[in-house]
Amino acid sequence: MKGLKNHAIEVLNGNWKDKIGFSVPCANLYPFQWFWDSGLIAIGFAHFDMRKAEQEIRTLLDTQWGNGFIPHIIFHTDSDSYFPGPDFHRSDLHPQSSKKYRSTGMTQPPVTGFVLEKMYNIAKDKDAVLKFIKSLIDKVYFNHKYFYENRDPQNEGLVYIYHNWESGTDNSPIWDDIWDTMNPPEYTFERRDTTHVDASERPSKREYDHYLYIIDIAKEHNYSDEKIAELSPFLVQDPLFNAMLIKSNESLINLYEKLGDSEKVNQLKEWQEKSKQSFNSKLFDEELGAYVHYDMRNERPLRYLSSSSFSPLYAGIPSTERAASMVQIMMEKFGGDHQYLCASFDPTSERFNPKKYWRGPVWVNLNWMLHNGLKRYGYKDIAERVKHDTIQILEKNGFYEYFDSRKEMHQNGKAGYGGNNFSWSAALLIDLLE
Ligand code: 2M8
Repeated sequence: MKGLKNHAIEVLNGNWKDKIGFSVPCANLYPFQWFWDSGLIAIGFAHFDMRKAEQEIRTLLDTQWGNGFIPHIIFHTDSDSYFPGPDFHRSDLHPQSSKKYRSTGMTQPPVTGFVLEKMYNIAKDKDAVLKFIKSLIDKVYFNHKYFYENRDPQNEGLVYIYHNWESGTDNSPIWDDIWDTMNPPEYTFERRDTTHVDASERPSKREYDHYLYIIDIAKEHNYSDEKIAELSPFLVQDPLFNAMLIKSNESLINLYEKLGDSEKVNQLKEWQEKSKQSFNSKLFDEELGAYVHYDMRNERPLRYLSSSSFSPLYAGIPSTERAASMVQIMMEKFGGDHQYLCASFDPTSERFNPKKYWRGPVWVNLNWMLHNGLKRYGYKDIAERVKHDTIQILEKNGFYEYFDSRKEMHQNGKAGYGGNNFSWSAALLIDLLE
């Protein structure tokens, strides 16, 4: 196990860019800073190099816009190994975008709150880390305020995402139902991802047409949240995204209590209560026994099981009864002896594809959340199984981006897909081993 941990440390140090102070998720394939990657990477660094962990978060939060928004990709350097780059995204169209950094005009799951609390819990020198947290926690609070004030048009306590890239689960089969309602033009562009990774493991050209078209609509309206809520063909309340916000609210409450800021604590508690209530009344699917996405544009639930369906465990959202039903469904459909936990999409669905990115493979970040969520609800053995499965797939294949969920595929060590030496796979392995 020591060998695996040392290898993980090497991967993280290899992806660290000291001059600016951030990590790339993966050389060549993802040559910039990504929002939720950065947060999860900081958790790994916190175990062996707190300076880098702090710098990672400092750099991320420095990119915040005047309205509290934090972008999903920050283009710190020029690179032609990634498409679409800053000239396509044009974040400068938004009147409050950062003058210092070029970025996208979309965001990603808000992990920063719970990352700060994790860093505090990991730290040996608590006073030093609390000082660091104090210096920038208000930026995270401001980010949550942005979400509640700009991404919740019906005032439900649930925030929307307007693009599949905001979800983090880019080409999930769940989005197929939304693509069916759209007919974007055929764009002409040069893909770069498929020069680094086998095309069969990545989204299709037609899927990319949809991705670009939604951005074009947002750009036409200078990334106005209001206009996006009114016009974007993609407008979804995502259980994973909202669970990350709720988990981060919880952490901010804990941290502000330590810092003695009762005003912020009260506001966060108010948001939190409303969010949890709506989450449970709107996103739980009784028949499926777990949480699902809600398509606001077409006013319908998207009734599919995915690893996102179980992520609310991590944020303490379900009642113990609901948690029991979720665990039962998870074990029945995703957890048979021939499977590694946890496939990213329902293995019993005809849309399941165990090799293709977010259409089925196992991802270490979701496994890490599920492990912690299962522990939180007292499912010790299943939490251990998730941990054990994660360690085994990393040991057999290396620090890939995603992995085949079928055990039989791991016999020759070629069941790791996407990018290799992938940062969050390494970072969260380090945390799982602690
Ligand atoms: C993947 O997404 C990017 C776009 O954001 C891409 O495919 O080009 C996703 O897995 C996302 O969740 C992740 O943050 C990003 C970088 O690792 O890669």
